[in-house]
Amino acid sequence: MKRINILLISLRNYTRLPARQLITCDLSRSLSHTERFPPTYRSFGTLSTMSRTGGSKDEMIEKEKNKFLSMPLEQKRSLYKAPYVLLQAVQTWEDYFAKAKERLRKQWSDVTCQMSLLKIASDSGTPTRKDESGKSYAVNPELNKKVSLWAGNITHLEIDAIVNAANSRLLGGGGVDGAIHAAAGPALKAECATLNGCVVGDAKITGGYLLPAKHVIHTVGPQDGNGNHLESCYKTCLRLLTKHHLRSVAFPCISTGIYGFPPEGAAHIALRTVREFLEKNPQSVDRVIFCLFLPTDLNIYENLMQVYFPVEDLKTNL
Ligand code: AR6
Repeated sequence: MKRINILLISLRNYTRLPARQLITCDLSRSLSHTERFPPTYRSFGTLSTMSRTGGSKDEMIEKEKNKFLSMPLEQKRSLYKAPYVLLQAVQTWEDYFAKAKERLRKQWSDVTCQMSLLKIASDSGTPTRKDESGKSYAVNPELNKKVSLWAGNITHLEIDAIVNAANSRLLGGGGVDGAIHAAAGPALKAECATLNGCVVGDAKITGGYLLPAKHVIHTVGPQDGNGNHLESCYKTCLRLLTKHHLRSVAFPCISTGIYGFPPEGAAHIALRTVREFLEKNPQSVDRVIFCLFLPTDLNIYENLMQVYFPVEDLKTNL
């Protein structure tokens, strides 16, 4: 009983919930929660008692970050809060297309889809699909193996890095930011607090802590629909990825939620920036995953993939 009381008090300190709410918690869940957040994590949660364990706050954060980065995978997996998804389980765009090509060809041949999303040009005699600026992209089988459309929760991906659509304070928020901080645990916020925020269009990297992903790249999207700033988010995230020798990354649809960027325009920018980065740096990354949480975003990306990552020549399928 004494142990249970200690657990409840500890949990109350961590969650700052009233005791009555905690008592209604399932105890087996409380126990595993306490195991996941040992005393050092509770001090991360309050950000006030860091020095108690000795060493500076920064040293303690660095130590915790490295603990998770060097932890044996099986041990780390036992701490995850949700199911995890391996990179191998995320189909490449090439495989995705092969499995869904009948449906996709039908979807793509839909007149409305072609008129609203794509510019079909046949001025040279060969029909091509062009992006918003009139550029067309060649079929490139190597690049089609490096990108993926994946519908799901980004916090489940066990890959090198996931991107967070954060705000400039980098201290958590709603949407995907909230989901990432909830799954990573309070140590993520403690590390973020040392970064002095982040300006729009820039990105900063942290550890992933209790997330299946090793790292989180936090970027701040525009709130005013500025496409250059959104492009800069994708570019700086990709630059950080390669700077840290990371090989796989997943992007949410930055700025298209609470920040209100029109999803179709944002998808053009995301796909074009990634295509151009991969063309210039084909060996630097193994996989870029577009994580699509909403069915409407999946539909937009499926349609635009034929422009930025074409799998077959249009002339054979028009
Ligand atoms: N996994 C993948 N994608 C998700 C998830 C998830 N778990 N949850 C939401 N999305 P938003 P923003 C998608 O609003 O527009 C926060 O408060 C969502 O459907 O998270 O850049 C920050 O602190 C949408 O497609 O980010 C900032 O204050 C996409 O993620 C502000 O929101 C982005 O939606 C940033 O706004």
